[in-house]
Amino acid sequence: MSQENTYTPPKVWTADKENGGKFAKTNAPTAGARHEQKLPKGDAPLQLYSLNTPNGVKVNILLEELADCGVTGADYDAYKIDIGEGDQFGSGFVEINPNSKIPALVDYSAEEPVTLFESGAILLYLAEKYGKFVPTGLGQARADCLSWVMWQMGAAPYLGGGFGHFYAYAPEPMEYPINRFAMETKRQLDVLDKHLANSEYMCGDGADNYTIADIIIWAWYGQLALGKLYDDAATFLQVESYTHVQRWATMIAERPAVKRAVDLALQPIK
Ligand SMILES: N[C@@H](CCC(=O)N[C@@H](CS)C(=O)NCC(=O)O)C(=O)O
Repeated sequence: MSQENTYTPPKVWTADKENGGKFAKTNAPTAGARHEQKLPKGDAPLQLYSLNTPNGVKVNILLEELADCGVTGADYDAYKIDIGEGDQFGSGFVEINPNSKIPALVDYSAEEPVTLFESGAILLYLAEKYGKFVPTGLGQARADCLSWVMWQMGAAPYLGGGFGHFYAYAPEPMEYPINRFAMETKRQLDVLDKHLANSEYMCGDGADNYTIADIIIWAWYGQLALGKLYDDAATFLQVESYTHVQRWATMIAERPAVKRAVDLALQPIK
């Protein structure tokens, strides 16, 4: 059935007005730096420029888990990139991430500074560098871990950019996109629930099999299941019905590193 107030797209799209959504002030169809910016740099080998959103929290968790493992050389300074204020479009941040999205990281302990963006790339780089939370070798264990990490990177935009945007940030509720993305989000939760019915962690049983796959998926789907994302979304999506996801999400939320990571103190950049 067609909806009232239908919109007929023009032949050529132009940015002729703000879209009215929560991030309308910063959204634009162009990339690149919008203002000069010198990012601060501390003394630690790793410099993180981020925010405690699900994508940012992923990196916080891994860094805090590495600290709890007693790994040396993984100290970091963490700075707040306020995406509501447009810090992601400053020249200093864009030099590290041309895509202008948190999180971004610089590793100064390498021979030449190594810059990274995309949370999946950052997690894999850190896990491999410190030899923790990712299986090595070419066997099934590593294959599973990489598959689930990539699953999350492909799946979460339907949850965040799709469901979350239309449910919580759009200027008014719109039935078609909310239905479309609620359905896909619930399908994804069911993928996880069926998998976690037979697996304590994403890639096997026992705490030794806690990997970056758990970390990256928990930041979105674990927090969603625990009612931490998008106001009433937990009720709307009936997240309590995914009992295996609930068990896993609660188990990970209780880890000391995760507790610290979700509310990590971030230093101001100016
Ligand atoms: N695929 C990216 C997504 C990063 C992302 O979307 N970050 C959001 C915050 S959660 C952001 O920086 N948004 C700012 C903007 O779009 O201007 C990743 O996983 O790192």
